[in-house]
Amino acid sequence: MTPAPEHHPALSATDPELARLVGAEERLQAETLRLIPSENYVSAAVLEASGTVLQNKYSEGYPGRRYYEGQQVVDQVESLAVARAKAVFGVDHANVQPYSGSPANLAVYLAFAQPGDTVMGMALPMGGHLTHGWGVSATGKWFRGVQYGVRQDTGLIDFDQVRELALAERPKVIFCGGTALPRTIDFAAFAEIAREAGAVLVADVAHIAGLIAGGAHPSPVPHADVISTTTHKTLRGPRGAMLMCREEHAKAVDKAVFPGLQGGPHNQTTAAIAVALHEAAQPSFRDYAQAVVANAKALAEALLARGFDLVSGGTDNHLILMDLTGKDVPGKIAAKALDRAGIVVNYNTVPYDPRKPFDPSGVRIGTPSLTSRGLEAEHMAAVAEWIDRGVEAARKADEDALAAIRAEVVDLMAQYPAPGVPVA
Ligand code: DSN
Repeated sequence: MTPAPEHHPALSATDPELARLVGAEERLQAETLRLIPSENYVSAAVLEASGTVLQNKYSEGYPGRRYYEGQQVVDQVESLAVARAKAVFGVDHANVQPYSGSPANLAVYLAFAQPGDTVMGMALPMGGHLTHGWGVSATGKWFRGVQYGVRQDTGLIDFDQVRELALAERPKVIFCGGTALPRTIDFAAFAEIAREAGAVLVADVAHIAGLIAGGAHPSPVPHADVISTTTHKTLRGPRGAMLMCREEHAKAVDKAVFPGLQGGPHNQTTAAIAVALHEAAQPSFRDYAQAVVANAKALAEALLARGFDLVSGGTDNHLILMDLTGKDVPGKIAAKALDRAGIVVNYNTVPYDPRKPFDPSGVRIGTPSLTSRGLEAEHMAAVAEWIDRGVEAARKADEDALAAIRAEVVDLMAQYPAPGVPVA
């Protein structure tokens, strides 16, 4: 599909091939039911800010202390983003320069550990993140990563294991948070263990930052030494990241980001982060965060009623992890079939998964994107029905059934325009 030229006039004139691809992506994002819990739709204002002439400027350093001249405006942009981050999250210090979540976490290691030191985080197959010391990541190669998990019987974080491991291994840094955790993170429990073990506690809240900003998840601020987050998930900002901390750690964090790890910040992203934080400070964002959780809970209930096995038995946040073992369909087969049905999910390992990570038993879903389009709890029965029919169609390799679901999905999505996505 070619986008209407008025949406991207310069791009269409200069590079019609690329313009066609942008149009195709716009159509995909408009037509499909996007359930990947780490994705969202940014507002038109965030989108505009990230495509500005701020792109053209080099700004190594920090406001008032740059290695390049001509920072009269960029300094104000970055200071505004920092001030808004501090206000929204109630923190002493914020660094808005990390390019994304992995570089942000690398900067944390650089600030608080030496190569070869022991670091601790949740194992990736249990719901952690690669950068929490997992072996294939630089963080597991350059540091000695020790990993905790969830209990097999409850699917909840095993705090006995966390404490035993922390006291036995004395890690320099403990990460809490992850990518497939459907339940509230008990930051206070982690902080107590980190204190006992003499470790720096890092709360990686990338998935739930928007819920924290909107009061729909407890804040790590009173408990964590450092808070790491991406800005593009529930926070609904551009692809970027932030590190926040108490004043005592501010210098170490700033030095680690620049000059420790990165060069010039992406000023167009900083501007878009500032806009997203402005949006997150509005009362309507609190409504959004509450609605994300209400939708996820309603969807979990509807899936449970249809016989789906959910890790931990449900959700407290924006995310649901389905174990499809009982449905007799591997996660990857189900995810690919659902994609053909217009329902975009990702296949995912479940805790204690007997299958391999590239062909696991689970599918991970979430409600940030559909909530941004205005879908409400009352729609979740239909969403669960589509997922149920899609998984059954995957099992039977029934392409007609998938096509029928896709037509219904496209129909509903047309009634709920996606923020920032031009209608063709
Ligand atoms: N890749 C992100 C996610 O999907 O959860 C985490 O970095």
